[in-house]
Amino acid sequence: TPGAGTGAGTWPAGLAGGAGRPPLRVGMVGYAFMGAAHSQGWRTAGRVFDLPLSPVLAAVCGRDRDAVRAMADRHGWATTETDWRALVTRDDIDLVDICTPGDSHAEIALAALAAGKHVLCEKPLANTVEEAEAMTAAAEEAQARGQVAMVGFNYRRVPATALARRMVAEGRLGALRHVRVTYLQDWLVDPEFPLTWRLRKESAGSGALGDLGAHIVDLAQYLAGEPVIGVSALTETFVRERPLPAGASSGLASTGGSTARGAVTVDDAALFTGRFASGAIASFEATRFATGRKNALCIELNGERGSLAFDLERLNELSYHDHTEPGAHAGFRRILVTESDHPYLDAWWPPGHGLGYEHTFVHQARDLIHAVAAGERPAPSFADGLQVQRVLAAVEESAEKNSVYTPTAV
Ligand code: 4PW
Repeated sequence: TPGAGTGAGTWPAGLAGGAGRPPLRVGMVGYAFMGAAHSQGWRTAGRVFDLPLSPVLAAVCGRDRDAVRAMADRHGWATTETDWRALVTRDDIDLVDICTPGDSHAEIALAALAAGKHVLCEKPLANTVEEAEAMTAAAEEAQARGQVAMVGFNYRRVPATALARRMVAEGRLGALRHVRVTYLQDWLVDPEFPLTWRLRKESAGSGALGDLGAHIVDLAQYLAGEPVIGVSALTETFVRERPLPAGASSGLASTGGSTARGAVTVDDAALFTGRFASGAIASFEATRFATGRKNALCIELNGERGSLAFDLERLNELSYHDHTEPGAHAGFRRILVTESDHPYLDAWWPPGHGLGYEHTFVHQARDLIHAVAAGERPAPSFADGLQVQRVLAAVEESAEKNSVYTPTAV
């Protein structure tokens, strides 16, 4: 496979990983918020975990030559590119990591897969179901050639959410009845916050729905162990016009606005209910207008034998209620998820020494490296990303149909 650096061999000094492990040479496209987070992941994974391949930060790509050079120096990328087409065809790149806005995911991923590269793509997988379908078809063909393609739903890699998945799979909750999940942020409350790419349909696909809703649909499906099969939705755009950005925009911070204004073409908030095939029902809420909530991804699952609850703002904890215990002393208790037999934690600090947001990207890199070395389908795969995309599209369709009933006197 061209460029798929998964074999053993002798590698030039500086490229071989620790203990002579073969390198996995990463080329990353995009270098803002997610690019910095992924850099952390690639840089740290091989130093903490014992991995079959050693990640090498080979090249980072962005259109602004000076800015991408500065980012490369800060985060330890060896070289830079200003054209992603040049990056994805480089012989010295094994894996292309896509950290750009959604409108370029499909084109870059398809080119990288065609060039024989493994691919990691930030969520949501694409801006449309059609793009996600094409990406998934290409990933399936590439998988047969030994290439792997993963979508970056990093919140599966919080030790507490991975533990929750383990407990659900062990049957500790029994038959699932409810999944209740919210993802709340508040960085858009100021109507003068500029119209950055996340607020434009052509670049982001959708608003809170794709940005935050994609995460909670994936997490709900991952924890429940089954797909959402039906939805009913409501979306709203509270601030319909914003100042155009004065400079380059990055992440969730305001870079200031100009005097010219433009239309917000995505949702500010999305609310929907969902149904699983097992009969369990779910509620979802995604917003960037929940004042005081900074990154509150909260999920609760209620089953006939017990419940689990998680809050990303307290990510080293998982709440568990065992409903089979005698009522007199049953109740939610806190599991401090820092033990070495909790997921990912055998390689980290002693009990009680917790982890943070950035470690999810370290774990993501770890899991992807194992999949690449084994030639196995990673989780979440592009097919999983496509499933989420279909749920998001169903939410949009339901919200557009707007079957709202008005309370009336009879
Ligand atoms: O994971 C989240 C994203 O999907 C991050 O907290 C920020 O909000 C960046 O985009 C969304």
